[in-house]
Amino acid sequence: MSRKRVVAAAQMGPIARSESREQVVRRLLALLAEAKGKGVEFITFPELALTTFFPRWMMEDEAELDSFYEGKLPGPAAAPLFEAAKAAGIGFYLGYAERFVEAGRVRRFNAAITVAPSGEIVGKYRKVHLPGHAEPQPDRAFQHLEKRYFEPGDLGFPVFEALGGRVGMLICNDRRWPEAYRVMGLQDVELVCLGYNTPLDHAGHEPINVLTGFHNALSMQAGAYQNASWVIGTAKCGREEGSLMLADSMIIAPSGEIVAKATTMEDELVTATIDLDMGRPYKETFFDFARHREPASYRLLTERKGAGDMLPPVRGAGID
Ligand code: CDV
Repeated sequence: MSRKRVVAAAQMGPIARSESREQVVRRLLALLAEAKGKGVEFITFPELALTTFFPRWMMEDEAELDSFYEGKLPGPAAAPLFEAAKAAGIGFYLGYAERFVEAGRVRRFNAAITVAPSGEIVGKYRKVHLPGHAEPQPDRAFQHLEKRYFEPGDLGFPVFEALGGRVGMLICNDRRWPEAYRVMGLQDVELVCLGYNTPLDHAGHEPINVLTGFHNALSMQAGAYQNASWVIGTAKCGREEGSLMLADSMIIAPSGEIVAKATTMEDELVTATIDLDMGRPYKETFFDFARHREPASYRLLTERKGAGDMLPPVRGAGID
């Protein structure tokens, strides 16, 4: 039976700080309606898709900070999106800021869920790689306080059944880390969905900043190819509260090729028909992990966090 699916990256232009959840959800509903007209079965919305990208500001007032987070989804504001998607028979990935209280402690995560066409939440992910800082940086035009406002995700990189295949999720900065894709590749993932907010001035070094678009494509194309999986990367982009963010939402095949890409910095639906079986020949040849991987040689990957001393030479290698 064919496993061809019509999917979309629902790119969003900027969300103003003053925009209400209801206004944002109306934009998401417009993208959903367009998707329905195009026969789309699954949509990937951006990271933190319900509000402006609030980690750019230092907030000391807890109530102000909390106003950017969601409790259990769908709350009243997001409910119309869940209902419309269910009525249209469309599944989706949605990034949001998650807040809850556990054993008297406030927990905050940069999270994403995958919702099946039935309306059921079938997958949940919490961003593992948090960029930026925990304290405001004096010389930055825009802060990036994800390390202050979120805990590192505690769910690993789960893969689950959706769309008649195996689906996993990442969030923004995760896409730059090969380990993230590989953990899902080892679960035979067939589609990785991810949303991002990528300010174009983040590195603070112009020669790096000008390569932001290249590095975005490079990391997602490598993740797709090396794990023989489709990748859908969806931006929130444009000039948001003064901060210019990358667009370039794209859909990437297991070959590493970009099959569809955004052409604007606004709300835009990018669609493609993807064959979930396309990764199979790669998984049976170059990337037959069971035949070709050598985990004993990769021990440092889980034993070390930062780069450190060189390993001692192996005795008997013929150079002693
Ligand atoms: N939201 C993000 O995780 N953004 C990061 C950087 C640029 C801060 C990213 O990797 O795109």
